[in-house]
Amino acid sequence: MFKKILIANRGEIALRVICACKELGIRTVAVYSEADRYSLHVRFADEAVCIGPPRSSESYLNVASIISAAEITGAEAIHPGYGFLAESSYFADVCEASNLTFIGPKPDVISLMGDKNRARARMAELGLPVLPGSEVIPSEEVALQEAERIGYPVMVKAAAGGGGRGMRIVQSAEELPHLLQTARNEAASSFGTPDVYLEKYVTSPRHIEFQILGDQHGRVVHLGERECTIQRRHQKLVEESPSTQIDRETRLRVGHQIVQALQEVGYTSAGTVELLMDENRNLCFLEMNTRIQVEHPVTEMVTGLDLVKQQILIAAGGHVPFEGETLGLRGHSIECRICAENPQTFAPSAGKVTVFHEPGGTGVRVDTAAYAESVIPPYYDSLIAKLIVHGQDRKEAISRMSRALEMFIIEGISTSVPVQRKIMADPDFQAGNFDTHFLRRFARDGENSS
Ligand code: MV4
Repeated sequence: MFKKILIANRGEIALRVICACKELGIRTVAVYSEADRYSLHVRFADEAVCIGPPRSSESYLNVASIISAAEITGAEAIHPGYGFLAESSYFADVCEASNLTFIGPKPDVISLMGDKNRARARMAELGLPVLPGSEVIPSEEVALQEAERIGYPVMVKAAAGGGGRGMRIVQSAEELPHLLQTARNEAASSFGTPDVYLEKYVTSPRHIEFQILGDQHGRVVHLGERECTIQRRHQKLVEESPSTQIDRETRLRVGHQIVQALQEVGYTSAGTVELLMDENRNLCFLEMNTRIQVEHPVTEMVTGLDLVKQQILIAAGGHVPFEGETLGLRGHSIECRICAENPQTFAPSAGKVTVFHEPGGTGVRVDTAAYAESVIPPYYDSLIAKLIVHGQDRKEAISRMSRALEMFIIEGISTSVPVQRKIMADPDFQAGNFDTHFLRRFARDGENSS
């Protein structure tokens, strides 16, 4: 087992990794930017190294500084968390070349799944259903032909994309040339390549994802699904497990297909397969994320597993400790992502948290790096806490979340808590009746979130 791990991240996920390391008896090294000197990950790690100025590009994305910090402190492995360098095959490569274990999948698997078009083709070849779509689009002419073949509406997606950036919905041939160009521009500036492809657009889908674990001995298991449909501007606000839309039979069948495919790919570590469920409840592969995700706690609550510990054990050569089919799921879990945001513009709202009181009690978990008097810097994402509940069933989980939201006091900055209280009180949410457009009805001033 590793004696010392460096955590190449900040905020709640850096703390989450520190918790797992402490329980495994592994020493930890935090890295931090000048804006994070007083952050809890710095305080709770055994050692901490300042790696640069506040801007991510000069600190948490600075590969040379992070590798140096690992070498100076004698860390043997690096946990990347999510975001930043978590899905960089380049970073994973540099770690291996520097004799550091990257806690995640192998660089070639990260690279396969990072190319959304290649990933889709490979998964289709391995028997997973995918939506009708095109190869990378070489010209406007081909785009028009391909869109005609697929049938409108289609979606233009960035080949190197994910998470909703560089995506455009196209309703007709007239709109295509313009939207193709804007998607290309956004793809180029966000992901460094203007490559895009087309996919049949599903108008009112649900977004369901399967959690996977694979070890280095060829075993892959799935840990059931998460429902992540409640989003605003591609920012997930509520996640839950299990999904009301997936019955036992479907979970077994789809889970088995995914496991078979990822065994072929040689998938190791934790990963998530994103699926889209259409109006007829058909599930299609969308993309795979090769990292631990923000919403992993809902899976932990219903499986009783510690996914970050599993990542570390697998990276050290351990076995996934059970057969997938035998894993029982218990009860129901919901997570609310509490974001620091301006309630009018939804822009991230930075500043000082003056009062911070987190809820507790039976079945309540809070993952956060915030505390009273802590400062939310403007340089990073707006997530300040994850409120997770577990209940015997969905009804109990919802009422537990409602009371926990009531008992969460955060002053000094505005947060997403009011909208999450509204969601929990909504009869359609309570009935499991929603799609990706659910939050449009909460829009105050004609918000045109797509
Ligand atoms: C789609 C889609 C409909 N059709 N692809 C959004 C995040 C990214 N990982 C994939 N996403 C989607 N891809 C096809 N072919 C719908 C979404 C989607 C979505 C789209 C608009 C508004 C909210 C959304 C929430 C979840 C998924």
